[in-house]
Amino acid sequence: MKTFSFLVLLSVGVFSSSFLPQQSSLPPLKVKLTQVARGLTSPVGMAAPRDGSNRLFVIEQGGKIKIIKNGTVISTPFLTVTDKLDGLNIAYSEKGLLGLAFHPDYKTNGRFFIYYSAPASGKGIDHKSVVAEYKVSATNPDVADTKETIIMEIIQPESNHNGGCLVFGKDGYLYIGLGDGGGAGDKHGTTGNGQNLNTWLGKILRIDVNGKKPYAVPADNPFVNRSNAKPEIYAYGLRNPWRFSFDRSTGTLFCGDVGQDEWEEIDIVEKGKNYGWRTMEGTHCYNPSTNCNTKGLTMPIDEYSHGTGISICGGHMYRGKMFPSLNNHYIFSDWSGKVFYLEQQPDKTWKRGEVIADDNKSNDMGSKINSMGEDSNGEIYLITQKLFGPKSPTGAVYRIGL
Ligand SMILES: [Ca+2]
Repeated sequence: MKTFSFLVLLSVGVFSSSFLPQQSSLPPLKVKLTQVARGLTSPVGMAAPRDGSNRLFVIEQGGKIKIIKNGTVISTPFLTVTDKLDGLNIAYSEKGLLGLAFHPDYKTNGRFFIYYSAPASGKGIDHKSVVAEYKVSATNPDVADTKETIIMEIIQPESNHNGGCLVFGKDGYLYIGLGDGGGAGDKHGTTGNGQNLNTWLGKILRIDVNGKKPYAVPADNPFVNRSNAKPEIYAYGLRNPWRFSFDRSTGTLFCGDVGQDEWEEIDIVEKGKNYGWRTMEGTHCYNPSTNCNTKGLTMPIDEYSHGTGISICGGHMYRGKMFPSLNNHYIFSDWSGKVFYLEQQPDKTWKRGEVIADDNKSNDMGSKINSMGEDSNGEIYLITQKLFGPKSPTGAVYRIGL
C-alpha cells in the first residue's frame, strides 16, 4: 500500500554507492498465478488460522473480514468493524482495517487480533490506531463475536504510514508493526519518530497477550530496563513496515520497509536492532543527506530504487508443500504490480530476481499489489486491487505456483 510518495515519483534521488547491498542478478522466476477469489473490496491483507479448516481470511480496508472457503468468498463477513473506523478518503487512504492475526492456539481458544484506524481528536492528532482482541462465535466458525477487548491504542499524528501488520512469533508473542507517524521525511520531534525510543511509532513492538490483561511486556524485550524507552519495542528505525512475516522453518523475521522517495528495502529484523530510518533510506543517507552517522545501524538485505518499483510489500519465505522447487525463495512484491524473489547465497548475502507470470490470461498484473499472504500450509498469495480507493470492489487473491 502506498505512502503518498507516488505523488512525488518524479523526484530524482541521488544515488550513492557506499553501502549498496548485493545487486539484483538472479534470472526471472516464471510462476503460474491461480485466482482464488475476486470481487473483494480493497483487500489489504490475509491471514489463515492453523485449525485444519484451510480457510483464508481476507482483510477488507473498509472494515470487513471475509472468508474464502472451498474456493468461494462467504458473503456474510466473519467480522465487521466498519462503524469503528475513522473516515476513509474514497480516492486513497492508508487508514482502515489493516491487520489480522490468529492466536497460535486459535483452534482451541478462538482468539484473534485486529488492527484498525479509529477516530481521535486533539492538537496534532489525526486519528488513533487500535489493536483489539476478538473471539470466534461459539455457534458458527465462520462468524466472530462482536465483543471487543482493546489491547493498545496508538495516537497517530498524520493520516498515513500506519503499518498495521500483526503476526505471532514462534515465541507466542504478538508482533505489531507501526509506521513513523506519517507526513513525509519523519518530521515529528527533533530526531523523527523512527529513532525516538520514547514512542511506539516507527517500530516493531512485541507484547505478550497470554497472561496479564490487556497485555504484558516480555521480560527479555530489549528496552525494558532503559529509561525514556517504550518497553514494548522489539526493533526500531522503521518508516512504514508494510508486511512482515516469520520464516516458519527458521523463525527469521523478514520485513518490507516502505521508502520515502527513492529506496525500498527488505530487512531481517532482530531484537533490539536499529534499521536506520530517518538517518538512512535503504543504504543511503537521508537526514542528514550526506555523512550521516551509520554506527549501530542495521542495513537491509536488499533494496531497490524507484526506477524499479514504487512501494514495497514484504512477503513470505516459501515453505509450502505444493511447489518444492520454490523452497528457500523469499517472495515479495511492490505496489506497482511487480513480484520479486530473494535467495541467500553461500556467502550469506541475498540476491534478487523478478517473479513473472507465465500465463498472461491467468494473471491480473494490471492490478496493484496491496499485500501478500500465506495459508496454513505455507502456500503464498498476492492480494491485488485493480482500481484505487478503499471502496473499490476490484480486489482479487492469487496463489503463486509453478
Ligand atoms: Ca532501513
